[in-house]
Amino acid sequence: MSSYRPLHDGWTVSAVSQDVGVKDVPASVPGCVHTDLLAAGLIDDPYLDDNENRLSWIGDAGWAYTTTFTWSGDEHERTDLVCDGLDTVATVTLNGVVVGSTANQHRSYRFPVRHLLREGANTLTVTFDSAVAYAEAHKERLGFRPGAYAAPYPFVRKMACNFGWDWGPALVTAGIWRPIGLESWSGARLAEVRPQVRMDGPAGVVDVRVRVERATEAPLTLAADVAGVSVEVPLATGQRTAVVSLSVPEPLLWWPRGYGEPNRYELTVRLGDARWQRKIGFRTVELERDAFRLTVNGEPVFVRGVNWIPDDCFPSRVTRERLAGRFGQAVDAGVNLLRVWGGGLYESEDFYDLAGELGLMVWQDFPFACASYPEEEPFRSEVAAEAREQVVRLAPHPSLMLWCGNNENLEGFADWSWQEPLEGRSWGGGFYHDLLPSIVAELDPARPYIPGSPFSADPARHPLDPSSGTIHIWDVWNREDYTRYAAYTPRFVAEFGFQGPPAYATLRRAVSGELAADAPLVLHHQKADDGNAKLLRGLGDHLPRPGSFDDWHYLTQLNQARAMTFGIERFRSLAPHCMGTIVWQLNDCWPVTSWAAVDGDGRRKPLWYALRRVYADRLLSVQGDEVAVVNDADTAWRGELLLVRRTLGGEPLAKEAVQVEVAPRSVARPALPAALVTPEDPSGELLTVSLGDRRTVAFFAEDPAVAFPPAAYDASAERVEGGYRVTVTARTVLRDLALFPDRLDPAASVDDLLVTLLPGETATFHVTTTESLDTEALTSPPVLRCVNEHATALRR
Ligand code: BMA
Repeated sequence: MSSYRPLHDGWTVSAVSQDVGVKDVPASVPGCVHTDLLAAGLIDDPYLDDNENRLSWIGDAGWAYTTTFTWSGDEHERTDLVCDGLDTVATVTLNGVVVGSTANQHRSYRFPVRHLLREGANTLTVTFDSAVAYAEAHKERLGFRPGAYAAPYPFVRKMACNFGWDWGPALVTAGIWRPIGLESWSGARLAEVRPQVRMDGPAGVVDVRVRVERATEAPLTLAADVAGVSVEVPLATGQRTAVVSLSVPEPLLWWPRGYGEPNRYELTVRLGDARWQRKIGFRTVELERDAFRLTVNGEPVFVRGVNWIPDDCFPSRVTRERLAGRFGQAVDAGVNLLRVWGGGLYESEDFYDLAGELGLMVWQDFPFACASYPEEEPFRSEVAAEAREQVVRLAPHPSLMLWCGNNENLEGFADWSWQEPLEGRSWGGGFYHDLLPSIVAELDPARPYIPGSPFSADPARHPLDPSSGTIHIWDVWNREDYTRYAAYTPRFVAEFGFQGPPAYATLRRAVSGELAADAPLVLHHQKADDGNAKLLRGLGDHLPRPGSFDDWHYLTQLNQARAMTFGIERFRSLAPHCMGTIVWQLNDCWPVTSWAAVDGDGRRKPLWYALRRVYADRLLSVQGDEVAVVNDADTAWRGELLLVRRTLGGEPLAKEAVQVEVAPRSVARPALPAALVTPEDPSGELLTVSLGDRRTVAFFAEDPAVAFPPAAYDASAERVEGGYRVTVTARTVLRDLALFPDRLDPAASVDDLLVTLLPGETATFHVTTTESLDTEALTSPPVLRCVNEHATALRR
């Protein structure tokens, strides 16, 4: 018997620190102090202009959250205060009595409080000490730990990127970030339910391991059912653990996207009237650590992944609906895996549940990133407790494929000059090589674990050795031209990225005053080391130097899309030697120039549209004198591969048709006949390659060296249901034609971008908007534009 009562009403927050005059501000629970102060009008929006710079006092201060609730005795034997998440260094007080102290955002807490509850009014207070001060104090005590950032995040178990990252602001939060409430119960309750799913031939077996907390020692009955199979087991007097095994004769399997349906079954476990329910899935997962090949239900899966960062600096704002939107964007771009990156969180139930529903695979980093971490107490115990809890919580989700010890800490230890300053102090190696794998082996033994990423299966080899395990590629972006991706022959690329600015409307909302690449407020929304210079350097020979802000915005966004296209085409064409790419990064947490495909306001950048093309099941890519014909579908791709070398005006100069048949899940690389790859005039010709409904256009020179004619086209915009239909008919070749309707209506979006047209060809764009737009503006630069619109200027 149990009942749950959320305590989410009537909260206020006050500063504890004397020097901060904030008192009794109405507060949201779940929530955090930044969003409370913002809602009360006491601070400016931290995401706008450089307001961030004036808000660091919030993370330095202490905060007390208080509410009063009425209580009248119920019929139960026990009442617990259940805190799903406290951020972070908290003391919980009920009616003046301290019930507990916590210091880990990644854990939940349960305090027995029945003896403290009073008839009538009760006062609950959660006081938060500054997480910054806490971390600094531990750093002082335990000694410096080198890392990529100066902030002391390794000294507190809290979302690391909250302290600032190379795409995120430093906004150190405090608050009750997940639900809090009173749970009353009698007799016994389900303290822990841990289903382990395995296949036994065609049968699916679920071993449900249950731990019970008892108020009375009487015998009990535990029941479980799934897919029409029910089993009951008696619990004898005093018995606190049990295993219930269910065998489902021929369940439908859970498959990742592109391989089958993500079938799931409701598993219900009952103890008296207490019930625990989750959607589980029947599937197997294996990882060959050397080849880094993920095999699901016996099928090797090519991972088309994206890295996921916390979608907001204030995670309580990330609703299920918002996740569904973001996941929809991932799915529509052809993504099949999300890597939850180690500088963030163990995400919400909604996150893994939605992923399971959509057939999206999840790779979960334990939250350690880009730094050495102390292994001394209290951290060792905190990490053990957090990992035990989170492994148990997340293990039931069929979407979860893989546990990973950390992000880049093995590489950091090997390569980033940590060992000397560490002077033998702990750095986290014991967590990744010992503690975490032993917890996974005990609690979630069927799921693969790797100690970190990048990593090599053989510990004797460098973590970045491309011949085994994963690599992260960051010399491109930081130093090298993106064509350097072609020098890599990796097994699996778990991170690689290239920056581009956010959508125009996002930047316009985030920054007041002049929009210029180097305007101080625009630069505030660029956190990467030397970021804007790298954006320009990255244009290389590929695109002209931008003159105006509008050109800078378009060309750097376009270059981001092209760089990632180049890399993904390379790595997919290496399958099955290479079995996956995880793009850095899908999303942003605020408006910023970053590696993301979807910006901080949720707008899709040109990179997103490019991803949809290069993450499609079927891909054509011209690579030197070969065409890679990539078929990552479960049916053969056959037809006539049509290769035509043409003038820029579209006139054929040489033609070849080759019959191809590419087996399911494989790559063919027909060589291009010499007549096709040898232009008479590299600046005046192009190559079209088509097969079925796919077409790709390749040039023989980089854009600034191509003799593009000034763009000429006929464009019209018609009002249609839900927006506009924009039709563009090319009179000249149009290179990477794009439409940016958010420049006219921030809420407007378009269904396609970066279309290259030959003379006479037509592209139709669908613009979604409720506004009435200026059709002249909608069909002219800078809203509608292409690379060669100022060709004469470009060629100079
Ligand atoms: C990788 C990530 C992040 C970072 C990104 C871009 O190292 O793990 O730490 O944001 O590079 O620099």
